[in-house]
Amino acid sequence: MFDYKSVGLDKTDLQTMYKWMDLGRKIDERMWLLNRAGKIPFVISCQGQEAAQIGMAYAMQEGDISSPYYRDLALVTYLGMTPLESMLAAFGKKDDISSGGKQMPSHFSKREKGILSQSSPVGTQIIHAVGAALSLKMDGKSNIAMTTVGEGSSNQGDFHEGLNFAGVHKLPFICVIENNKYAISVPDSLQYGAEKLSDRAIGYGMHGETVDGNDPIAMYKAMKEARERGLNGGGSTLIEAMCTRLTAHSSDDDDKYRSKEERDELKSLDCNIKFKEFLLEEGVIDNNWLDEIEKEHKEIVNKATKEAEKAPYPSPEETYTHVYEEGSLNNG
Ligand SMILES: Cc1ncc(C[n+]2csc(CCOP(=O)(O)OP(=O)(O)O)c2C)c(N)n1
Ligand SMILES: [Mg+2]
Repeated sequence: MFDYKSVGLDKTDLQTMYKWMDLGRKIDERMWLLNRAGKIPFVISCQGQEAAQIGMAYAMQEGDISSPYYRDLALVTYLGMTPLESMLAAFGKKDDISSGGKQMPSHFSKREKGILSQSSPVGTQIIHAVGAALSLKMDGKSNIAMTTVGEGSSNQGDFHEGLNFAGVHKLPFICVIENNKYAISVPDSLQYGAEKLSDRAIGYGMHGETVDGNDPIAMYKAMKEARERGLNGGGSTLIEAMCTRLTAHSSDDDDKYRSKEERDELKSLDCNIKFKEFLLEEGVIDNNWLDEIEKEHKEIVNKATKEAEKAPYPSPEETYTHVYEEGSLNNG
């Protein structure tokens, strides 16, 4: 792990980071159980990407805008979506704040926390974040807009258009590629020919770097520097976070396209376990502390699950609301 003191973090910061990584993981694991029990329709996991997500989130400040993608459960939980809100969305319930139970799960949003709503075509969130960065700059705000995207989706046209525009206008914009080396079943070797995706940054006139996404401290450092660069007129940043997708792409696929050896190796790449071991070795936490966190998070997740399960579904009359502009069909 990166030297935490050299980036201004102390032991309490590291404990806080681990707590959020663990909470993200625990909500995610519960969602899989609920899916396998036939209670929620779909799960797409953050598992293996929590270190990258909490590392970057820890460097963000009130008023920053985020345009996340579907794997960012740990990130949006840190930014202010509550476990109950995520569960309501997973169950497709009426009180889901992102869409009243109408969007697919994991299309996170929360207006008062600056989390922009997402669309299902991958990559579209990049353009939204660039627009938000432009508005922040025009308004003279001391905030950045950031987005996250999978490495597969970084090959969409939206990536090029968004980053090019951000580079031209030197926007306070940060794009983080969460490179988990797969786009569903397609391995990175069939997705792009470059050695490092961060090398693309030079073509957009921005800073680029590849970071160990299993190290939340290194991620924090990269994000903090990117934020300062954006606010001090240094322009945008492209961060490539190397991480691992510990689960199948989603609850709907079977990842037999990865070899058995590769799947067996996954456990040793678990960022939460690695960070926990580091904190134990450093004496930042001990087993009693871990037991407390385990208990606390179990209670939080149980409560959110129970409340979301009891909550009502949207009524059938809601089917067409927020789909077309009210009245537009009648107006021809
Ligand atoms: C424009 C578009 N094409 C295809 C899809 C279907 N799709 C959903 S997720 C996904 C894989 C994306 O892989 P990556 O960007 O690496 O993200 P990861 O899921 O690995 O985090 C695909 C092809 C989509 N939603 N939108
Ligand atoms: Mg991927």
